Amino acid sequence: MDLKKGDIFFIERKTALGRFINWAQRLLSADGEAIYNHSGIIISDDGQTLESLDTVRSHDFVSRYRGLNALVARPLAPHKVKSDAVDKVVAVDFGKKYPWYRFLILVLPFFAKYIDNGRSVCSELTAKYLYYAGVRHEFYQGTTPDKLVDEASHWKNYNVFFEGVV
Ligand SMILES: [Ca+2]
Repeated sequence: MDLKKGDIFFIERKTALGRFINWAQRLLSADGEAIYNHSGIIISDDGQTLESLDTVRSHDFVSRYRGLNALVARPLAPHKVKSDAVDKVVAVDFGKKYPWYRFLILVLPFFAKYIDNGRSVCSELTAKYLYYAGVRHEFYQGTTPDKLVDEASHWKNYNVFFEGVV
């Protein structure tokens, strides 16, 4: 897979937690569909990720997600802008602990607008990067993976260049 620094990815996790997230996402989704329940950012051309797990950390995309269903999109912004945005989100968020209480946002997204101590769930982290990269609005609190997938699929400033099994 031809991954580039600044790409964003979405993963379908079929764990009990993943299925619960998708149930909640489907209720919230404008199109009634939700497949992907995890997301992150590609931070190097050799496919290293930045993702919010128990902490915000990095993995090799292909070896971590081999065999899982994924969607990968490239924001249509200048390389330098995306590269700077990646560096900024890495500098700000790397190593932060996962904000479990914010998990509520998946069921009660409006709560998220009032609770923010600077930590982000996976899709908020991705949305924050997209804001830095200039392809998305600033308000990233409460953003779900499915919302970003719907945007990447329908908005003009993304190229979805991979969808299938890693
Ligand atoms: Ca959807």
